[in-house]
Amino acid sequence: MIKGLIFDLDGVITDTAEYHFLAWKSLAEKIGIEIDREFNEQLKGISRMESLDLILKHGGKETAYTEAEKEELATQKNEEYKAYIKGITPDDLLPGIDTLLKEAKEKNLGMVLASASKNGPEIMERLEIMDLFDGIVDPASLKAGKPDPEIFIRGAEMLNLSPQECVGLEDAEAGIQSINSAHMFSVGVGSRDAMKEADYAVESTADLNLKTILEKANQ
Ligand code: B16
Ligand code: MG
Repeated sequence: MIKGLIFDLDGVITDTAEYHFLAWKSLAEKIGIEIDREFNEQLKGISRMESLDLILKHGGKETAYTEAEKEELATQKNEEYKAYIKGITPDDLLPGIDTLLKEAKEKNLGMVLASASKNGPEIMERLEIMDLFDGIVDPASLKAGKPDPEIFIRGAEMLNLSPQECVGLEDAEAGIQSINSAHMFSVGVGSRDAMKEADYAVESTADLNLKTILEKANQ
């Protein structure tokens, strides 16, 4: 019996990917690396430092910086990203999410955020949905990020539920792998190809329907 929902943030609740892209693009340009939107797809769902490593590799500069210099580059990117997210309002909830969250709350389902983003708490406050949630898994406290199952297992633990009593919602392939490895029912948002490993997938958040999700997951 499903009693909890564990949500990814970027790509499921709101679309911060464009802000991540603009901030990474400007940082990459400063160090002579070009990135485009197609390349940016690879950065979805992975941590800040893993994103920087991929960008440096893309530009053939993977050995050009010390760890301390990389920290500084990641901080510069985050400063620009934080300026973008200051403009987030409840209007930035993805289609259908407001209804889904409210219906889940009415049904007394537990809800936890399992995002790789260290900016998750600020974004949730700006979207004005924090009171609907029972907690946020702190990504800084994890031993391993997605696709490791740890973040979704920790989400279930926050609700005092087993993974089998929860549904995980994700838009990234690494995130679906994380949910599946946690032995949790996975709901994917995205193209059929990208979401082929999800237990149930829809193309857009507008197609997420709580009744359908619960029926599928409780089967
Ligand atoms: P931050 P999610 C992820 O969010 C983003 O998809 C990914 O592009 C970003 O690098 C990561 O958060 C870390 O974000 O720099 O804010 O800590 O999809 O896991 O909600
Ligand atoms: Mg995501």
